[in-house]
Amino acid sequence: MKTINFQIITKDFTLDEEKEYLAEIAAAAVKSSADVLQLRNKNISPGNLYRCALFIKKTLKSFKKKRKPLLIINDRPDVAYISGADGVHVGQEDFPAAEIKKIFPNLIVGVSAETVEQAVAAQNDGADYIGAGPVYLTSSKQDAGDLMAKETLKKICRSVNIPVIAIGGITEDKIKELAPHGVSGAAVISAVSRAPYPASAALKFRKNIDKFLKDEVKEYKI
Ligand code: TZP
Ligand code: MG
Repeated sequence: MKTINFQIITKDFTLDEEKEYLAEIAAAAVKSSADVLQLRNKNISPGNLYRCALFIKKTLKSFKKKRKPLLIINDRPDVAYISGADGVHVGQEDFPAAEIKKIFPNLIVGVSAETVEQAVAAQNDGADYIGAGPVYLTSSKQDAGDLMAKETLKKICRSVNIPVIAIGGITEDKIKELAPHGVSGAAVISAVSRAPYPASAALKFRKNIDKFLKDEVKEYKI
């Protein structure tokens, strides 16, 4: 049984900063017991994404801690499979979850949804979790679309029985506000990946997720 409540997502790093940056984020993910580290970089080639995935895997392995974050690759099921990652996260314009599951049945598949219809369709397609947002203003995704109404977030959480992970502009103090809507967790870029001290930022998230989302946690069966 694995949980996916706290997801740390990488920012668009450059190839020059890649090793130092990824090592720091991987360490933050391990130290804070993040459930997922999602490798997301819109500016690098699939080959480089693959190399970065291998680097993260090696770095995660170097930590003695028993409980390690799952590695999920943004956009690319092929990179996820070839690198031996645990899963892939796709949006509405990426490959459909059902097709990914057919070819790569062992990959965890997360799907971004902005509406109830998209969330229900993703669940029917075999998605393992929903990324719902943007729930707050974000500067990390240019095409993030309109803010999701809290009513929509609530409806999505009621309409599916897979975990709903909120995303977009989430800071540690927002976890408490999100809790009543029924979300299982939060996924963050800026608040951890652009923080001066990612590990301490991530620890604060973990604390608040454990404190405020405790009753909402849905476990992902792997
Ligand atoms: N999808 C919806 S909002 C978003 C993504 C990938 C960006 C989240 O980044 P941040 O910095 O936590 O707002
Ligand atoms: Mg995508």
